[in-house]
Amino acid sequence: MAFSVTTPIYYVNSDPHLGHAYTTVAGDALARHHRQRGEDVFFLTGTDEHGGNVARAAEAAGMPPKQFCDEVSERFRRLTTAMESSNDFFIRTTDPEHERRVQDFVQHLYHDGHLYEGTYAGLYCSSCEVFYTEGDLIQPGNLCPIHNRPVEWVEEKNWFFPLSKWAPKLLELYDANPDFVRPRARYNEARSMIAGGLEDVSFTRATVSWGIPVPWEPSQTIYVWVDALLNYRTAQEYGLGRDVTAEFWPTSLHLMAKDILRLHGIVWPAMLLAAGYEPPRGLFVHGYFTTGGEKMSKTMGNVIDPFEVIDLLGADALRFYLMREVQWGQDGDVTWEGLHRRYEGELANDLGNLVSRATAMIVRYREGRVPEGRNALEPVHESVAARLDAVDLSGALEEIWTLVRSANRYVEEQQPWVLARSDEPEQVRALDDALYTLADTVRSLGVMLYPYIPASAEKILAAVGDPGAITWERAALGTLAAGSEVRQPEPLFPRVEK
Ligand code: ME8
Repeated sequence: MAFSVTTPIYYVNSDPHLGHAYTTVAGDALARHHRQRGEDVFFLTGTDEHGGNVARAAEAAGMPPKQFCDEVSERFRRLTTAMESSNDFFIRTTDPEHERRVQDFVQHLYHDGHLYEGTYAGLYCSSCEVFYTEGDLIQPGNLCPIHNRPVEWVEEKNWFFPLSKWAPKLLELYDANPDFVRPRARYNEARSMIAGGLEDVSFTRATVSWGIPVPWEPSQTIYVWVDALLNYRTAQEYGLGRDVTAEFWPTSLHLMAKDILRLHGIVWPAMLLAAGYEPPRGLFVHGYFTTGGEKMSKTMGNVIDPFEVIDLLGADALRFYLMREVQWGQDGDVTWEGLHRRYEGELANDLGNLVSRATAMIVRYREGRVPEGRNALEPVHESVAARLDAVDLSGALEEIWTLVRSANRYVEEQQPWVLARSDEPEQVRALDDALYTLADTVRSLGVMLYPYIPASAEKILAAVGDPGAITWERAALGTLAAGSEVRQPEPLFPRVEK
């Protein structure tokens, strides 16, 4: 089985923020989970570097565009590393291998008669790099619905892609794949955009010089969104030093937030259909992080710096918070207070204490060897896998947490420290069962939490003498071997000053 998952490639017009970290962690958790299931995985992220927006940011920074892109892209790459993202490739749209392929793709559309010349006059948001109609905008004042800033009137001669012509094929695609876009509300939104009639898209720009030249008309550049969307294809062609499209195309899952649904759910599959490529298998549209109810974005400036979170609490704390705090698919507020609350309440107390108590008692009462016993708790791995198959990242984590909570309740009910006072065979057996249950449950948690908090999961597995056993079969309860060597780890989530 092969699984390919992507994040959007992020604009380098300013620094990475928590919203970018969100999609990358989500992609990484899915990639790690599918690897656990024994699948071949291609997980892709990267940066989107052309277009007027980036050119303006470079100018404001007083730098040549390429140098500016190198610097900012490097910060995005550093964030993926700092978050322990296991992406197989990090694409940059200024990679010459990408640029050449984008030109080939567009040339191919042109050659096959899929592009026509026309004049575009319309309202353009240069932050979105998207044309809007008046109906899309906030009135009065023609404000961009995303950036809440006035759009500009732009008029130029461009090459157009006849998107409207592809509506019937797109509807077929949607009707044949009821999960093409998830959640359902986003599917309905995209489908009704198509059914309501599509406008053709101008695929070239006469006024933007920071972009890939149109091969047959080099005074124009290729529209940045065409260039950007194609990353999902070109990365599979050159990213690993060999073409892996036979294995990984079409992409299994594109992750993104709702602001770019139209481009991914409509323009992208239409481009692919026109060029004779299979469209992606599916999209998942997650919600927005907000702070104080407002969408968090670099243009808005209201940001929590993910690097700061990692420095203070570690990558796993950031990853956990992002996947836990906001229901996957919904919008939600993220705050430093919320982060500290989850860190202390759930990571340090619920999970950290469980691991610490379980291992300490086995060290104390059974000389650090897991006794023979039966796990008394209800397994959750099947419902976790089902949630993850439905791309419900916070739902799967909540399922895992029900096991964390029941293990903690179990300790309180069994009171192993009381059982340990007696030599009665029945009590000894009860203590063995309790200790086995705890060690084995902690181990299963390590396996299931690995996609979310990989470094801590590895420490947990090492502490119960089962390092490296992260394959999904091992999520089942009762698979820990008696006799495994247990040691009490350093605190997994040490207390920090706020
Ligand atoms: O749109 N909450 O790049 P971008 C949740 N280059 N997720 C957020 C977020 C928030 N407040 N802010 C950003 C672009 N994101 C294009 C994409 S793809 C061919 C080209 C995440 O830098 C979310 O995944 O604006 C969103 O779709 C993406 O970052 C937008 O990043």
